[in-house]
Amino acid sequence: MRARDCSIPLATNKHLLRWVDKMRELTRPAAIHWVDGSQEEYAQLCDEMVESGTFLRLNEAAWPGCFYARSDPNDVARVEQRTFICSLSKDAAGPTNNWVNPYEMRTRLRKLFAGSMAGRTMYVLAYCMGPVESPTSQIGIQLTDSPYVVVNMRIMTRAGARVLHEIDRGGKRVVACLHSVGRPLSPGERDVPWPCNDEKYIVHFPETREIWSYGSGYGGNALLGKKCFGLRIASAMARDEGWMAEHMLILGFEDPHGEKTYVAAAFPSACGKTNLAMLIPPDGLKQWKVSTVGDDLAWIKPDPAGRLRAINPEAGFFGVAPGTSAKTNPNAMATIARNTIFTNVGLTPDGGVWWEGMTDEPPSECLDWRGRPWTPEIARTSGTTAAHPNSRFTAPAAQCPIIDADWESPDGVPISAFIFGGRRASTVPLVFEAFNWTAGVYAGATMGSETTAAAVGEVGKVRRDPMAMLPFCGYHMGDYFRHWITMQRSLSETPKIFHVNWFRRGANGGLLWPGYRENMRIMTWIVDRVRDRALARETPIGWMPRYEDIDWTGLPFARATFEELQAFDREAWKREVLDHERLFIDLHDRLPPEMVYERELLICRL
Ligand code: TSX
Ligand code: MN
Repeated sequence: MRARDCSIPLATNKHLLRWVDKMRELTRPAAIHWVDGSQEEYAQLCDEMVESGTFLRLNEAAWPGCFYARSDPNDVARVEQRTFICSLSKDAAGPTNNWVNPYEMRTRLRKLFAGSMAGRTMYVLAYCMGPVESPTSQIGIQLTDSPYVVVNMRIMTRAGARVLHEIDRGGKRVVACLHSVGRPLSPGERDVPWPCNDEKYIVHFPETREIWSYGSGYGGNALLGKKCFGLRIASAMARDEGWMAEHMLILGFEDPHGEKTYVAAAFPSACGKTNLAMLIPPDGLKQWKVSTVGDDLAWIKPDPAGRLRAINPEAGFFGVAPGTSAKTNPNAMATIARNTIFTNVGLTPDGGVWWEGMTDEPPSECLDWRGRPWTPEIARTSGTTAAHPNSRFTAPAAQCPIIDADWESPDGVPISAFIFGGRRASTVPLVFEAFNWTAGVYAGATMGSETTAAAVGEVGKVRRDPMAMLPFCGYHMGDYFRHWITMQRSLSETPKIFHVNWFRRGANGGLLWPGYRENMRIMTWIVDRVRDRALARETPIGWMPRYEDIDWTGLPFARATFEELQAFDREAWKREVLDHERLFIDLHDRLPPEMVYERELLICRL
């Protein structure tokens, strides 16, 4: 079979062809490659990256179809200070986003992108966020000079010719995404394994639905379907069109009678969101089945009957590797066992991967994420880790052993409950149910996590991260709360809203809750509340299960410990509401009155 000529456009849409041509003139690539999305093309791009040194092929017997990449040491994470929301008015972006006037930003970007792809191939990558046939799905087209981005996007989204055909057919507005690693090659210049630029710009134009990303090859900055489109641009679209783009996992529960209930949950980082998304029930609750719809994004829309239905706009998992193990998340380990791209983890001498927490025993030697020799001894003396703390796997969602039967349903799955969570050593109980929708929105708006040693700043200080959307909302956070409040009006059935905290500590400083699989006991209480078959008692912050309301089958758990976990600490909550006020002051001019009144009601109950 003759190889396809990749420079021949795979689309006929005039606007698309004109835009690609304009961007070619601006960025001056040496070649153009229209991505068809085929397995053959994927394999060839991976081969080319093995050839160029960007990729290493892992041991085929142990890690079939898997590749290994090391990034530039300065290109390992999202760059929030370099992330911009360029709406016409600064006020529309709000105080929690970086803003630059869109005309000024365009001038800056045109200078940066001029000739930025010289000596490289510009890939034309059409992708769909969500199942191609779903009315909730959206289409983007990313021009990129990074083959690493192309192969990762092929796992994370539905990409290629079928999406270009969808664009030709018309009907859906296309989000234009331009991406360059910002390292042009002069004639004959040798490339580096991970090209990037010290100057980075991650720019969103919510009004014209455009994304411009410059200088980084790293996931959150470069795989533009995820945070940039999936949350920042989509949140602005959702506000305008009456739906919700949320930073949530979606999880299905089948009860012992075979009835299915779906929930969506938002957590700040480092709370184990992917672990919860792939939950395995403990032995005592084996009659229940859990299934995964998504681990990061949820696009949620009221159906004609007024029920919320959610799709996972992604097709893969881009997960943090460290901490993932056969103990903490066996389903994730099975998911990443083949056809997976590993970035910035350790490389073992037998061509395998390793990261902190993957096994109890570290390998006796390996190469670390920077390619330097690493041993447990070196780790002890220098404190270096084999894997970067933000090292990642990119794996197809279809490989997850518990992927939900309806995970690609065009209609999405019905959402019966929202769960918010945080990492809180004190004050916040294991679980409570909000009194109603508005009180639940308040719980989500004020959620937060205590800073751990891993993050910069003071340890143990609560950092508020409303709905886990603080870095991801494409508009004013006050307007976002208002949108949440308003959504209830288009619903015939209001989902219940819960708050959980797996991380409460006792008087002696120890963790009170075993977490992980045992969280299933809390999830079944939540499902049973949704189904009106579980009891609770009223407290000033919401409805809480008593010891006898939880199914403890197979877990000898002390009543006293549960009571400590669920204790309502009035003095601590008085301090808590004062801290809520600090968040609200910053958003004051656009804060919906409901949030102010909910806080007042809470104060009255205290
Ligand atoms: O993911 C976590 N979950 C959710 C699981 C479905 N983690 C890891 C968080 C970092 C990403 C947790 N850590 C959870 C949890 O529920 N709970 C904890 C805290 C914890 C840590 C260790 C133990 C118990 C709780 N016990 C032992 O290690 C023996
Ligand atoms: Mn996320």
